Amino acid sequence: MNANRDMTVNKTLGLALAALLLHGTAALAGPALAGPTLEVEDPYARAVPPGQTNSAVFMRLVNGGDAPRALVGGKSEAAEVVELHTHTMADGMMKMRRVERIEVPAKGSETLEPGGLHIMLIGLKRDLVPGGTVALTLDLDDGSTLAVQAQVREVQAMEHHHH
Ligand SMILES: [Cu+2]
Repeated sequence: MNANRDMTVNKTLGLALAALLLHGTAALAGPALAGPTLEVEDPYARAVPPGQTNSAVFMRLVNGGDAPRALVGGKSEAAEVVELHTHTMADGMMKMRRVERIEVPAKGSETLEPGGLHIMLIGLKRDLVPGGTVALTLDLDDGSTLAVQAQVREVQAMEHHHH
């Protein structure tokens, strides 16, 4: 109960902060502003059987810069909607929920992986067959974008039942 409530409060704060940052970025934005951006390592997408409507993309995000950076959204040619997701435990079950941002600390990294943070592809426009690729454009909090080619792979389904 308390954990859920804290999560809601955090999310509200996160949204307020995101709005504030967006506003600040808009005021500062200019062609000369080219801060350090994120590097993507080993991006891959989960292969899904034909007819499946959703999939997910995973990768390692590396921030070589002196400022924290965050993913704030994205789009893909392979899906109607792209969302940033995480997994949380609720009533003993792992559940996905949407997050507004995926933070990558300065001089640090964040790993998106099955059972944790991921980029959700919602409303697939085509089959995701192993060996293929999925193109994504990821939006960062500094207003820049990252072009990513994710390899489609067989990814083991998440384990729901272990404790
Ligand atoms: Cu998800």
